[in-house]
Amino acid sequence: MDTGNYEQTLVLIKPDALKNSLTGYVITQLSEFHTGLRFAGAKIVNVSRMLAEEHYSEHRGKAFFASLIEFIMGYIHNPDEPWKRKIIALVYQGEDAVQKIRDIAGPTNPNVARDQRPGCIRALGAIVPVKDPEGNVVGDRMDNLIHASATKGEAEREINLWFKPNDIPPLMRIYPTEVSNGHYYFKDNRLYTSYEPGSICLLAPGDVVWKSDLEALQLLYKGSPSPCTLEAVAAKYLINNSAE
Ligand code: 3AN
Repeated sequence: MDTGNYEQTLVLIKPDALKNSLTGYVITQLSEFHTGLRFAGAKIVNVSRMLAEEHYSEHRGKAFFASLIEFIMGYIHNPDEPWKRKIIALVYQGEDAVQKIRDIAGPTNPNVARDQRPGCIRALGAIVPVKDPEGNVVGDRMDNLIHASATKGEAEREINLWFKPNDIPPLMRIYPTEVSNGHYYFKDNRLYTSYEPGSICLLAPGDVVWKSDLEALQLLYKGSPSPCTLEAVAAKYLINNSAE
């Protein structure tokens, strides 16, 4: 399909926005009336560590990585109420969707957002000091309310990470899909093609799957190099799978 400027982009309404009842505000800001963009997918996600680490894989090893993962998993805003740990994942579609949403989201750092783009969504965010167990400040955390894909390529990677094809109505899918002709099971970070006690079935024959995921699973099963990790494929099939 030639999608031209017709793009999709991923938005995550993060735990700080949910905690502050800003969901309605964010969705209004991003509405078709303001942006010309439309919904293609929506889901409530209790974010697993595997999904969080895959989503933010470019930040692995950085000083703020651990607190970023805790933040997106909801531990920071709901430490004692695990049932409240969730985010809202949305796919928006339309012309220049990536840039339009980035513009309304604003700069990553909420202080910069307030200075440079008053009125943008992240201008309502906060910079929070991160402390070590002794109470010393060791860095900053940016509670910036929403995630928005940075580029068209990132949008594809992220939408394929958070959404299965069947989470998006068929006429709204823009990334290639295939039908699985085999079983794939996941257990202890390993892949199997027949059932292992305790494993989770990722794919069964007839399931509609992102083409890139099926190709990755076929390569990983053969032990060949794959463009993405097993965790990057498995994370979406494990979404909301256990009350972890
Ligand atoms: P954006 O979300 O604007 O695309 P990224 O991808 O560079 O920005 O960063 C992802 C997230 O990582 C940010 N939303 C922010 O929460 C966190 N982050 C990025 N850089 C820093 C930093 N220097 N210190 C603390 N947190 C950061």
